[in-house]
Amino acid sequence: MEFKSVLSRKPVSEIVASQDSPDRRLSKVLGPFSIAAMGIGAIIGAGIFVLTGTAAALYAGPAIVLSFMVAAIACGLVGLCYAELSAFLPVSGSSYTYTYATLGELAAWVIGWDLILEYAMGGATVAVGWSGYFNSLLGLAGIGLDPRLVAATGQAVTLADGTTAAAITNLPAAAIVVLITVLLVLGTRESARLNNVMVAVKLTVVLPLSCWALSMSEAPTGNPFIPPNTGEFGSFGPSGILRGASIVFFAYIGFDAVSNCAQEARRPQRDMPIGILGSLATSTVLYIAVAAVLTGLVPYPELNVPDPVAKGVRVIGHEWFSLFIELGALIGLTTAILVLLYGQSRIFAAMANDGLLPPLFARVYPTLRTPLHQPARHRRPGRGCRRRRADRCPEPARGRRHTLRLHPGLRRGHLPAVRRAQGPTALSRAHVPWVPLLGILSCLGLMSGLAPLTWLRLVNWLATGLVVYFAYGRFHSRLTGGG
Ligand code: ALA
Repeated sequence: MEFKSVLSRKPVSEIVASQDSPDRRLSKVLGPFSIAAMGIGAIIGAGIFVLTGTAAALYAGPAIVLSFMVAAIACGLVGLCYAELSAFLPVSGSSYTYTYATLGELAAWVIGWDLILEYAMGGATVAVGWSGYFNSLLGLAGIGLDPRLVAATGQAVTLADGTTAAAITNLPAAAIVVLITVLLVLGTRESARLNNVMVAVKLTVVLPLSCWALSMSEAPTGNPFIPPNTGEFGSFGPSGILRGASIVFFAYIGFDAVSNCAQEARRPQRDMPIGILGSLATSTVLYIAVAAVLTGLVPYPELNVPDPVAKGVRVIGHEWFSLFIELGALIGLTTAILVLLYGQSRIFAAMANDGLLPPLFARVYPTLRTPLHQPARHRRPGRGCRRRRADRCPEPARGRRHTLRLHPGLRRGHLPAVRRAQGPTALSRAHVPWVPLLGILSCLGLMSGLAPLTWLRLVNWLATGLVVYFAYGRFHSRLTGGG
């Protein structure tokens, strides 16, 4: 096996054939509304309900509004790339798959490995936030859970008698993850329907009403919009806005997960851009509104609490509305977990399809058409399809032809062929790819605002990923290895 094999790019025809083989095909049940709702479901979660307060209190003050704008610009540039790529290449796997087609296997592995971290950490963080709001609601109902069952394993907690003990596990967080996993296995359509309802509640009731309620009160005086820097990088002032932006970037995570819906979109060329950009725009407007009202109402040093939005409402004095907000937050957090877990399963499936992860992650439950580990017959992906046209793959099991709707340029092979084939499209006109370049620069700018410990964690994760790739993935790769 030569080293250059890790740079091998996967032909688009092969990507399509492997994902469209009869035993791996997913149902095409998602329209633009469902996709946008999936996006909003994933995006609006712990970021706005929890992180806004932390970032305002510790880094940016009321200028957290500017942080949200800066992060939105970076996400917008990247979102445009996602929208175009997922419309051109409507398969699951998100940026992992796009990278495989353009930059080669090793780069794709790094991206896929990072996506696993993003979705896992995102889902876990939101599940912990969910547990906090759930526990708080139980408290309002007079039910008190044992503190050892609502915190991370080993974390010191104070018991009712005032003594300290080590937590056993965060039971509500684990339970919601298991419940949503079961829902996702039951079906994409069912999950999307429930998600639509929850997103509708979140959008039409909770956030606009939060803004209304918060704006009922007079803003306190004496809060400078940009508090002066304390002398430390990232602690208020312009660098605080930058660090705030890199922190609240978490609040936008999820718009990329939407690209995983592409394989299940009914008309990806229309539905994906609407879904990705629409959800991003909607979330941005709501974030800026909530952040502005919240920091206008509560002095920013007091916002470093687990439930800053509920705190803002409590300041107004409507207890009933506080309950309402907590319920809404619970629903909002549920949708975020749902879409992040959905993205996680699709990334695993795409990587396992390519042989870079064990095959159990790629198996699709035969009747539900959702990814599920089950003791089914395992077939190599679409061997018969590879030698045929990328967009037409015979379906031996049913004896009829299945056609995957692809952008015409992709039928010619690698993504760069689109530029040659497509006349005056946005992609072909972009001799200098300004949007991706600016997206890269703005993301690097945001990353420069992160703390050194975060960088260390990234290096650790990447190093672990490279060990896994060179120990397993490289030898099982269907493209370059013996898989
Ligand atoms: N964007 C998601 C959230 O804020 C991950 O919870």
